Amino acid sequence: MISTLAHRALERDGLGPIRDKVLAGDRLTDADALQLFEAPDLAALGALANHVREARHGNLAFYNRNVHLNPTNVCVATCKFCSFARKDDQQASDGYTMSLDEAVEKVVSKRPLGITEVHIVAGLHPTLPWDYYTGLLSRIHQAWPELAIKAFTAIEYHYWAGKFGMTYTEVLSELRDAGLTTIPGGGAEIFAPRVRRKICDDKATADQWIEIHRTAHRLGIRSNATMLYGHIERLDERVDHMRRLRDLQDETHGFQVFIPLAFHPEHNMIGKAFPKPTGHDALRTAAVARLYLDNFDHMKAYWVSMGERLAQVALAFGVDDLDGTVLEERIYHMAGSTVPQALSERSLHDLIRAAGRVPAERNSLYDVLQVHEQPLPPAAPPPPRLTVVSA
Ligand code: V47
Repeated sequence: MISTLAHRALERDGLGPIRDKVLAGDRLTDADALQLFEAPDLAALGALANHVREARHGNLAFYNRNVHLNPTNVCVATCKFCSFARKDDQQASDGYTMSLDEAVEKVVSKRPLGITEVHIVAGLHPTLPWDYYTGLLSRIHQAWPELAIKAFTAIEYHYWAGKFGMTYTEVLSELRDAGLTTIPGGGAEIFAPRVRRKICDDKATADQWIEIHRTAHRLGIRSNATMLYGHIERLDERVDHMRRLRDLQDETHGFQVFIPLAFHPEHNMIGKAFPKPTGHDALRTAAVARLYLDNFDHMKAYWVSMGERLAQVALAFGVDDLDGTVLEERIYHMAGSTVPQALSERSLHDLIRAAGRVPAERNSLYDVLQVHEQPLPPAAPPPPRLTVVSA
């Protein structure tokens, strides 16, 4: 029998009939999602999201072995939240553009580490030719055919379509032929025009972001979706953002994962006005997303954006994926992130196991490569130091 005290707690937690809907497998409305964002009891919200998470994925927590490549930070867009972009290649301003040889070597040199995916994001460079991008993917693909290439945001695809006079289909098909596997979720920010006008008014619109992903899905290229939260957006605008993603997913089923990204305030134009979102906000955003986005299979806590410790806790708030080893993150570190720039596979396992979950290595397409029921064997001890013995 449920006690009177427990009953009162259930009444106070603000979930009300939404809990019944979730347990019955019914779809939540936008009003439900807004109510969840405002529900006072974070633990109850988390438990409900955890119920959905465990129904889909049991006790598994996914990760991959990946490496990041940002071949240039030169960008003509002026996103107010961005700390990474530079106007030109001048070293004095920290601008850089890698040669193709340099970029390819940076990736291929990671081969001994057992990496399965490279995540590539660049800026909107004003003068690089189209064959820089096709050449980058095809050279990586030729050198390392088993490596999945998750590359370029919808913002870049839109920019190149305009600059090189190509359709979205042409841009995506040519890069797919060069070796593209999947598309990362960046550049979505918040779809609401009020927000985009204020924080990123000179890049692809929400409709264009959606259309790029729709085109990719039609071509059989799966993609991810993000939401940048914790700046000027209102809660109803977060819900609106997720509704547009849910609608497209109903149409195409091409999204693999949803990734809420916590705004990092350092070294950008709006940082002073908005501190980093709280841990409470990060957890409730993950939980609401899990409950509302009922047609998304996976929810990611990108540990670089959330911090490793909170991402670990998020594994009990609806999240089933932590991203991966990352190796050399730049975008968040230029915006003040103090987490490491990479995590070893062992550290990912430790985080996952300490949260009571079982690590499952996945590939870029979310096929499970290995479920690690048992802990990894201890690392080999370092080679003994040579001691000089005098005769
Ligand atoms: O598009 C930029 C965001 C995104 C800041 O698809 C910022 O698996 C917070 O999309 N504070 C790029 N966020 C990263 C991204 C991503 C990361 C990990 C995995 C995947 C995936 C995608 O980062 C940008 C923008 O939304 N961003 N600056 C900042 N100051």
